[in-house]
Order: sequence, then C-alpha cells, then structure tokens
Amino acid sequence: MFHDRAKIYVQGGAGGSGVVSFRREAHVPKGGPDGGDGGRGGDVAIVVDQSLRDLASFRRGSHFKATRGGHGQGANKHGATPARLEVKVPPGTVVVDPELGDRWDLTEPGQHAVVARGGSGGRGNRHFATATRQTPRFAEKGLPGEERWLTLELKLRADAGLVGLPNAGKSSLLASLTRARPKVADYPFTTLEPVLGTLERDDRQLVLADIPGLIEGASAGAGLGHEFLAHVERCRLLVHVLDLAPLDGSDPVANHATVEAELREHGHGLAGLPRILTLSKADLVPPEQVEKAAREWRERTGLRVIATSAATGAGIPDLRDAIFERVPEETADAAGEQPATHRVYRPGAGDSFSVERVGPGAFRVEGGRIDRLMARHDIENSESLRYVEERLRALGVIRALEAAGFEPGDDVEIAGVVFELDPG
Ligand SMILES: Nc1nc2c(ncn2[C@@H]2O[C@H](COP(=O)(O)OP(=O)(O)OP(=O)(O)O)[C@@H](O)[C@H]2O)c(=O)[nH]1
Ligand SMILES: [Mg+2]
Repeated sequence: MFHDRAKIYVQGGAGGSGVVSFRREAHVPKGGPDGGDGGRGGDVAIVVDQSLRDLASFRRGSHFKATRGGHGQGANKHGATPARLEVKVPPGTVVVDPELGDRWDLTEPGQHAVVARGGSGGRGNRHFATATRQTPRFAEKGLPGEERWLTLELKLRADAGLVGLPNAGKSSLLASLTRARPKVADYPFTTLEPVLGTLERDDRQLVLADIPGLIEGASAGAGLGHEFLAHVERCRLLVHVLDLAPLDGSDPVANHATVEAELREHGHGLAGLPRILTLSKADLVPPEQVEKAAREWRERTGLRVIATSAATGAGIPDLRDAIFERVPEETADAAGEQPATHRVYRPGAGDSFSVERVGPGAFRVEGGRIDRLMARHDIENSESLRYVEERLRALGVIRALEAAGFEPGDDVEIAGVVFELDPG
C-alpha cells in the first residue's frame, strides 16, 4: 500500500527554568545574585529526505516532541539548548495546519520548515536585582513549546504524467522511456500505485509518472486512478495514452472521452494542462491504419499525436522529444521556491488584556502577555508574587482592576490561578 497521508502531533521542547543562586566566594560573605537563565526548548522541524518514498513511517509513530531546554545554573551558567528534532518526509510533502491554515510545500531535498518552536527559557534571579531588591529569591520558569496537529500529504512531483484507461499500455511506455521497471501485464489494474521514472537528456532531466488506470466514475473505486490524480496536479504536461486496438473491442473515441471526463471531474486545473496524445500498441494494427488514425486524432483534437509501440520501439524517440519540448523549462522562481513563511504562533499571543468582575470581590484578567507572566512565576513564592504585582502595575492591569471596582485583598483569577492580590 502506498501511504500518501498522515496526521502528526508536534511539540517544541519547554524552555528550561532560570535559577536562584548567589555568588559564593571565600572571603565574600554575601555575594550578589548569579542564577543563570534556562535554555530555549528544542524546535521541531520537518525536513525533506530524498531517500524516502512515501509516508509509511508515520504509521508507527505520530507524536514528535523535542527535548526541553536545560535549566540555568549558578555562576551565571546558561541552560543548554538542545538540537532540533527533525521529522523526515519525502520530497513532495505538503504540510498543513488545518486550524491555523499554515501550509508548507516541501519539494526540494534538504528543504525544511520549523513547525513547532521550543519555549523560551526563564531568566535567572540576577535579572531581578534592583536597588531595592538586591537579593532576589525568585527566577522565571521556562515557557512551554508550541504544539499542534499537522496533516501531511504527499503529492508526487512529476513533470509529466501518463494517463489513460487500464491496460492502455502506460507502464510499458514508462519502461520504454525510462529505466523504471513497473509491472506490465495483460489485465487491467496492474499498476496500483504511481511509479516514477526519469527521462534523461544531456542537458535536462524530467520525471515521468505512470498513473494507475482511470475508469469512469473511478472516484467510487477506492484506491485506484482517481485518487492518484491528486498526485498529478503538479505535472506540467499530460501524456494521454490511448490503446489503438483495445482487447475488449471498445471504441477508442469513447475511451478517450471517458478519460478526459475524469480529468475534468477531478478539477484542480488538470483539464487545462497541455497534452500529448499517444496512440499505443501501434504494432498490433496495420501501418496504413495507424497513419489514418493519427491523422483523424490530430484533426479531432488539434493535439500533437504520436503513434508508439513499446513492443517494437516505434515512435518512442518521437514521444521522448515531444515530452522534452512540451514541458516548459522551469522558471528560476519556481525552481528556487521556498516554503511558505512561518507564521509565528504563540499560544495566547498579544499584549492586550481584559478585566472582568466575576463576583463580589472577585475578578478575572485575560490576555496573552498576562498569561505568560503567570506561567513564568511561582506565586507561592512571596518575592515572585511581589514581582508579578509590580509587572501588573506596570502593564496597567492594576489600574484597570481598580476602574472595575477592585480593592486590595480581592481575589483575582489569571490563567486559571486564583490568588489574593494586595499590591503595595
Ligand atoms: N503488442 C503490444 N502490446 C503492448 C504494448 N504496450 C503494452 N502492451 C501490452 O498491453 C498490456 C497492458 O500493458 P501495461 O503497460 O501493463 O498497461 P497499463 O496501461 O500500465 O495498464 P494498468 O496498469 O492496468 O492501467 C500488457 O500485456 C502489455 O504487454 C505494445 O506497444 N504492443
Ligand atoms: Mg500499468
């Protein structure tokens, strides 16, 4: 089975905590604060690995959590920042955050996207020393890392795609044109997953995809052609393979229409892609008939029409040349495509806050910055609490509370923590 979808959970490492420490030296009885800062938590990055073919590895595990940052230490020692956690995906993986709408198109080997940043580390106590607080006995805690669910979808990156009914001879053509060796057999639905091959010329390489056969209403027959059309969306050329002498005696004109209708039905611009029409298995039909058919198809469709035989090799070089000719050269822009810019996502980001009276002598404050302040400090520690009060005053929260009727000693709830606020 070809795994082209996965859902993963990513979480950046928490930041390490800052530490409370005081200098200790022989002959120096009371040293100043020297507690180091915590390190940033590790990031989670999704990285393109060329050796991977599909997303099967995500069946075994779907949770990726980066390592937390080291805690600070005395003597102003910073906590360590761990290496980022790399999640490897094959080229052509599209990563989407369905909730926020972020999207990264990972197409080139080595390309990467940071999808969950580690939390920042807390500051050590030396940062909180002031003229009036020379021996701060508190430090900040590290913040949690970003976390989210992401969907991964693999879209094969082929320049040209072979499309047609089952048994039309698509895999045989791929084998004639490239070094790929897809399975070929005289029954329909031999190819059950897309196969890629590389067309080589001195100055250029193109990736050609053999797509499982399409049938009318294929969307109902799970796992076959229609589903794989999603992979062809990035193709810049389609080679429609039409059997000149179908085994089942069906009419090539109707067969052609069926496949074109499926392409239209799938949408996503497939119907508008440039086409080459290949009349396959030409060796099974007398040459005059091949000539006549080619002429008729040219008139009927206005397309470039090439009769081919995978059995004798007739028309194969022409088809190869036509593919090189019709696939537009990649523009510099498209080749150097970078992943979409990372929208920095911080839970509850923003500086604004709201104050609300929730009962007699009880208030609730909400706001990203205020929440982070609470996350950083342990208000059981009276010095920490005093610092939090200072910050609340500086941020205008105390004033807003007073405007809402707050009096010293009332209860205040911030980020789920209720405490008695008695700002001095
Ligand atoms: N005589 C002759 N037979 C061919 C030629 N091309 C393909 N065939 C035969 O046609 C049958 C189908 O060929 P495939 O290449 O497997 O066809 P396909 O379009 O990939 O079929 P699915 O994967 O089932 O969609 C096989 O028995 C091939 O040997 C050709 O040029 N000449
Ligand atoms: Mg096939």
